[in-house]
Amino acid sequence: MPHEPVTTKPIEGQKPGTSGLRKKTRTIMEPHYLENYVQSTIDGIGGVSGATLVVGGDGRYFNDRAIQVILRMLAANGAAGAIVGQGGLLSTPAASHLIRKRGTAGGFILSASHNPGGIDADFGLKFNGPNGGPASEAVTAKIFEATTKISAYHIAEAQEVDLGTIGTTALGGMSVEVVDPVADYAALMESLFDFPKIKALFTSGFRMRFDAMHAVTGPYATAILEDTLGAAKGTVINGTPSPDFGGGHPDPNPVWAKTLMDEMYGDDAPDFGAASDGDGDRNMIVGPHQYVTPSDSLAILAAHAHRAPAYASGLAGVARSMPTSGAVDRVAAAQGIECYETPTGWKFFGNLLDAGRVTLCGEESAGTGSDHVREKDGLWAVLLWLNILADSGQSVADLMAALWRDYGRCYYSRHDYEDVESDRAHAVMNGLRARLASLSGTQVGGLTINFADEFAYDDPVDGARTEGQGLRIGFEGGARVVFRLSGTGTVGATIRMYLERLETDPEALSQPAEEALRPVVDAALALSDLKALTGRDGPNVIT
Ligand code: VG1
Ligand code: CO
Repeated sequence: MPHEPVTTKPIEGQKPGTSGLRKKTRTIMEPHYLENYVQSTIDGIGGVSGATLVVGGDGRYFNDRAIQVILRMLAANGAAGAIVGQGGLLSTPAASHLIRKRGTAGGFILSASHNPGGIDADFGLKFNGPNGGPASEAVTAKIFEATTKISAYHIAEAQEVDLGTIGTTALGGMSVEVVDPVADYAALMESLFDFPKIKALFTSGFRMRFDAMHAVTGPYATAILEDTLGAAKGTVINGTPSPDFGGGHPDPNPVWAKTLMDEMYGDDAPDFGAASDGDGDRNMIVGPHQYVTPSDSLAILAAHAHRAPAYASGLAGVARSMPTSGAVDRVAAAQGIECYETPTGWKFFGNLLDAGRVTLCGEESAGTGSDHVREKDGLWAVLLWLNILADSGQSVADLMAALWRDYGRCYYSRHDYEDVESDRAHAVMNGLRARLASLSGTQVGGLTINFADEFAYDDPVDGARTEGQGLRIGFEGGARVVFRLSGTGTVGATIRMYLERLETDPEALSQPAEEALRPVVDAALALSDLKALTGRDGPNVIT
């Protein structure tokens, strides 16, 4: 549509991380900032002329205004159509599904996921391709390159589009279709799981609590769990999306989902508890008095997925990110299926899913998903758990005990040192990296080091190599520590220290995780010299 290109120049630092571009909201709101990045994305993917794209976000502060800018830019760049969630809302998995279902050229998802929202908090934007998944490393590199060369962007001068009303309107030559954000996703879930069986479970008096953390899954969870599956009213708490997530971190872990944890560890705890994050792609699972680590959850889902109609014929294979525990590997080995180990971030699962090599994948950061979309999917994981609970007649505790009995227990924990000065964080990583080659065969704190390396991944489908994906040190007996720097933060650096120890002695399966992991923690701190180099006494978040 008619417009004058706006002259601009490159803005430094528009480099996408683990999951798109994440910045302080005020940074994104600076003049030209959003426009530069959106135009660079459009240029990086080779233009949008004649294309249709999905647009939606997690409802955080600036979501609505950013969508209006993106729509006007798509129109000016010659797009034929945009499909937008009503009110600008779409969970990340729902957006992935819409892209696939409607066969669009991709979509823009506005979210900083589990990071807090608000004018003084975080905002994010990512592009997903036609398969519904996060842009690959190669496409991401093209987008970044475009941000360093941009000289103009295109934006239509037009009125705001009404995103509150379902239906189709025109924005110049582009059609804008506002859709119910929940309907297609809910239908997909119903096609995967045994809804009558889950309904019968709730009718029998099974009690659940789902904490939507004031984020995007509220409307999805209420519609599916309460309105369709008959869970009691009030099962979903914090179910109305708010621009600042009620002032909290919409991060489903025992630290930030404290209300839910307190209830699940209290008297009269419900049978099942779950929470999801800002954009609805993560899940936390907790039984009465029993937190399920995401790594164990992935293993349980792999072991029992056949109980749900969509996975009744078994799994083609599974994949996990490198820092995720080896629990799922042991389940895969027992089933005789392949288990792939990928770098952190969902973009690395896309090729394996597209090629039909894996059905299920997951990360230690509370992300689990399958080939039904190309993103991790929080509510999907919760529904698969419910299907398994309903079909097996077992409790969360029964399933956990059986997993550990049959496969051994991978004690697991992640220690995050957040907001570390960037130089100091790099000093920790560089120092350890320099020593890696000499570590094998040496002893530290009574543990013998088996191997030490820096993880690199060769994509088995397209052969692309990705290096520098985390320092890992393995000990005799199956313990391991991994160090990597977060790629989703907006200030300073976050060092993540992932700790794991396999225990197969049937008498030693119910120790507190911190105790079981203490020797590994001590060895990791000694090896990295982390405390002295960062000046920090301990982690801020332990999950
Ligand atoms: C973190 C997690 C990673 C996840 C990513 C995006 O990345 O560790 O497993 O894929 O967030 O998830 P990092 O680089 O900070 O470790 V989400 O729900 O924030 O889009
Ligand atoms: Co997320």
